[in-house]
Parts: sequence; C-alpha cells; structure tokens
Amino acid sequence: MKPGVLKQVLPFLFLHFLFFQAVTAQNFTETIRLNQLGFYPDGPKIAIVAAEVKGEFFIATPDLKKKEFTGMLGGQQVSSISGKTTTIADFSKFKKPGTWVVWVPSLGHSWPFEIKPNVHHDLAVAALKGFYHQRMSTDLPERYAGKWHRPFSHPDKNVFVHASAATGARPKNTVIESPGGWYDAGDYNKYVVNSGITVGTLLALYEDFPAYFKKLETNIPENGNGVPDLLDEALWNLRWMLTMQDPGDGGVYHKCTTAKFEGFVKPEDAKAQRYVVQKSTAATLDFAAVMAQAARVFRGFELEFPGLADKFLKASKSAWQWARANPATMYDQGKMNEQFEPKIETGAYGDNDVTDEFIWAAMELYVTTGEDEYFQAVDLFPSEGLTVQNWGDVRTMGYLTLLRHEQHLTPVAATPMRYLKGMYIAFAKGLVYKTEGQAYLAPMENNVENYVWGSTAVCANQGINLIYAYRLTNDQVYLNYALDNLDYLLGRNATGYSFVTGYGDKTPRHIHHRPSEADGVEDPVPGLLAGGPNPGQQDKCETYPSKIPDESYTDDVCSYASNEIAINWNAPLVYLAFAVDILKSEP
Ligand code: 9MR
Ligand code: 9MR
Repeated sequence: MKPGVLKQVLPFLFLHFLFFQAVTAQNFTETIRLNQLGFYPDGPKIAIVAAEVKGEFFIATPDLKKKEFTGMLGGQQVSSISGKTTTIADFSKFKKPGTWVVWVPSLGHSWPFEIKPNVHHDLAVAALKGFYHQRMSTDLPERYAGKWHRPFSHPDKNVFVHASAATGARPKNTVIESPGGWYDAGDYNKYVVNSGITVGTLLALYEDFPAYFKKLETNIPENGNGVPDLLDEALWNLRWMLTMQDPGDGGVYHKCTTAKFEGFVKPEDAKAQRYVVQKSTAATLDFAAVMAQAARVFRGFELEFPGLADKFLKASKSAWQWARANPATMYDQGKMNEQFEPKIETGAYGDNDVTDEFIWAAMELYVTTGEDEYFQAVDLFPSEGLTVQNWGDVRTMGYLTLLRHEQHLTPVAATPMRYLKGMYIAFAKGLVYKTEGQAYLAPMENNVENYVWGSTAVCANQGINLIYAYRLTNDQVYLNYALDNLDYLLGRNATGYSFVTGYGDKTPRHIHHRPSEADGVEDPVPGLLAGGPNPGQQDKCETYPSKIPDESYTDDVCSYASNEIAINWNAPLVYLAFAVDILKSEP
C-alpha cells in the first residue's frame, strides 16, 4: 500500500466504524423504558423508547446472542405533559418465559426483564413487608428484617397530652401510653388521618381477596398465628390507633408527635418528648371508618382475638358520636401554635372539608352494622363526579366499600347503588380517556395535576379504581390499564426509575427516610415507594433534573417532596401489585 492510500482509507475506516456502531449499538441504553421486573406470558408487553425511532426491534437474550422475536417500532407518541416524542415497542405477541432484553439496534438494549407468571408477586410481598420495616415500639430481628434489623425504638409509654388537647380528666402534660403503629414516612411521627386511609386500603385488599390472603405466607413474626399476615400487619397499627382515642369522650387526637422533626438519627436514638395533640373531626372520622371496617374483618377471627371485633366497633361508634357533636373541629396547626406551647411543627395533615370523611365513616358503619340510620346520616352524593382517594379525600373509600359489599346491603341502598355504579363507570372512563395518546401509555399521564407530592400514590390509587372498574364491568381493558399504571411505577415513565426501593434495576438509593439514612447500610430499606415526580419541589433541593412535571424527581435524600416514602403511598402499591398479580394469574 502506498503511504498516501492509508491516509485516504483511514477516515473511511473511521466513518465505517462510527456507522457500524450506530446501526448495531450493543451497549445498554436508558432510553428504552419498561417495567423493570417484567411481564405476564399472556399479558400485554410494552416498552417505550424515549426518542423518535423507526425500524425493527428485537427481543433478545441479555448477551444479545440470540434474537427470539422481531417487532416493528411504531406509534410516535407526544407527551401532553412535556411535549416530548416517544416510540412504542409492543411485543405482546412474544410469550416465551425467560429473561430478555428489548434491543433497538440503533440505540442499544434495555434492562433485562422476565416473562413469567406471578411476575409481581415478590414485589407485592416486599411492599407489604415495607410496613413491617416501619414498625415501632419493637425490635426488628435479623431473621425478619435482614440487614435492616434494628433494636427496640420509640416505646411511646410516656407521651404527654399537649395543651391543645387538655381536658378536665386529662389536663396538660398528663402522661398516656401510645405504643406501636408504623412510622408515617421518613419521619418518626404517627398521624391518625394518614393511618386511616392506609389501614383502610390494606383491609380493603383483604376483603377483596380473602381466600388468597388466608394462604399467603410472609416472613413476619406473627406468621403461623392462624391470622392472615396482611391482617396481622394492619393490626399492628390498629392497636396503636385505639390508644389515640380519648376514653373520656370518644374524640381522637390528630397525631402522636414530637414538637419538631427529629434529625437524621436512628429510630432508637430519636428520644425527643412526644405529644398527642388536639382532637380533630377528620382524624376522628377516619378512625371511626377503619374501626368499623376492622370490626367487620376481625369478626372472622373471634377465636384468635376474643372480643377484639366488639372493641373496634365500640371505638368506632363513640368516635362517630364525637364527630357528630363536633362536626367542624378542624386541625389548623398555625392557629393552634398561636395559642399553645410547645409549638408543633411536624406534618399537619390539615383538612378543612370533612364531608368526605363523614361519608366514609358512615358507609363503613352502615356496612358493618346493617343499620340504615348510618346510611341515611349523610348526603351520599354531595357533588357530581368522583375523585381518586387520597389522605384528604376519602369519599371514594366509602363508595368502594359499598361496591365491595353490594350483595349484602339493605333496601335503602338499592337506588343509590344504581346511581353510584353509573357514576363509577363514568369515572373510570374518565381516568383512561386519551391514554392511547400518552407518551408512556399510562392513565397516570392523562392529567398534569396528578403530579403532586406523592404522585406515585395517585398512580397506584388510580390503579385500584381501575381494578374496581374491571370487577364491575368484567372488561379486561380496565385490568390492563391498571397494569399500565403498575408498569409506569416500575420503570415505564419519563424518569426511567422504578420507584420502589430494591425492586428494579434503576431504583431510589437515597430516599428521605431517617432509618435508611442513619443505619449505615448502603442499600435503603426495600419495598418502599418513593413519592415520585412533583414539580412543586417544596424541598428546594438543587438536584432536580427538570421542572417538567413528570420529570421533576430527584433521588436525593434532601428531597422530601419527591423522594420520601410514606405508608399511605405504600398501601395502594400493595393493593395494586397484589390485585394485578392475582387477577392476571387466574386461569
Ligand atoms: O423530614 C421531614 C419530612 O418527613 C417531611 O415530610 C417534610 C415536610 O413536612 O419535612 C421534613 O423535615 C424538614 C423540615 O420540614 C425543614 N427542615 C429540614 C427537615 C429535614 O429535611
Ligand atoms: O403526603 C403529604 C402531602 O400530601 C402534603 O402536601 C405534604 C405537606 O404537608 O405532607 C405530606 O405528608 C408528609 C407528612 O406531613 C409528614 N410525614 C411525611 C409525609 C410524606 O412526605
């Protein structure tokens, strides 16, 4: 070869190399977004490429040596949230169990995922176990908690009645016991309002699938006590909730809390004085609702827990009485702090509209007792349309209970039930309307207002409602939309994260969670759902990658507005993951 020729050939070789790289990228790419756990053999299977691409894609073994399926990229989607374009890779026709990747030759390949039955089972069990990891007033031994074991923390046997809650019988600084329950979130306090919807959701899951949960074995201390583990876990918090009721009048303290948030110390090192504060109508009604529900559920375990169901029902009824007599005692932390010392600065869970709490409590009491007076005590439909439940809006919790027990209602409910069902189906249609046009094909994306503090729980709670729509209509379409939202939570989204700690390949590592941060263990406590994208960015962290609502998430411990975890977010994840897994695995 003459010297000049090499000079001419080299650039060509280089270009050829670049070109070759470009058309057959064999590297991993985060551009391909999918449920990082995987898919059911007979279920829908969608990956979303966060780019505009055309041509073929493959399902291949993770080493890319074997292509098992060829599909055509299709359907350019435009996000109504960011305006960005994505491309669908639909491989629903590929059903072969195994571990695979999606491979787009011009981009690279995805995370590996599995195709198998019960693909969400382990995740569902882990999310339930997340509650065990949140338990307080107990030690968590290694055989249950693994490397996240920890010693006894927060006895809560020396809790002060805050001045805002003082009565004749329990003056300021009276010492009461309020042990047990779960830490609310990344902080160490316990809030009745948030406990209400959380326990309500877990008990609803039991009521919806009792046969399944009677057989489910998990690794918690109560396993083998003759009571389903799901109920044992709920009971851990229910027993605490009972201590929050003032035996003098039936009213329920809003929360059990320190005055200020503790620092990022281990649970056992967090020793600041704790208080029960002012009673509130919202807390009392949420309490009344779950106690009535618990009375119904634990009626079936009279042998294991003699008298417990009666105790729950009695607690529920006296709470209901208190709320009827005090229908507008709102929790306004600012106002409270103007009057009383010490000032309380922890989570407020303040709610100025208790119409929905009245409905929820009334419906639980009605279904448990069969007494029409509860049904007639409230205006069941104070406004048109339905909302996805959250801690401050629990009306739908009451409706779900009516739907669940439809076969056993008294005649007073007959006409309203017809109306409710119609309204419910319209609601479900609204939730999924336009989903086909969305960038990640999830109902979650249909409304930019879903991206609030705890947006992942909005997504999961939508999923619960879509499951109800499925059970009401028997139309698989709704079940698949619920699965779309689960896919969204597990990686098919604009951030590329699976939002559950330890479940997926790209998961939160730095959650705003005191135990995880203080324990010296590198991995965060597993099975916990991060709050997710929230353009509010109330924590003012500087590491958010974007202000775009569905991208406004940062895996940074500073980010309590997008990366905290919370019991009321984990509960709908537990519900959705189990329900989808049960329903998708039925013959
Ligand atoms: O750690 C707290 C978290 O659990 C709450 O959700 C959040 C909002 O109430 O507040 C966090 O505590 C922060 C406080 O509000 C402001 N100072 C820094 C605290 C820790 O980051
Ligand atoms: O989930 C709550 C969210 O809806 C509120 O906007 C936010 C601010 O008030 O508080 C969230 O709840 C936090 C609670 O106040 C304290 N424990 C941690 C909770 C999750 O961040």
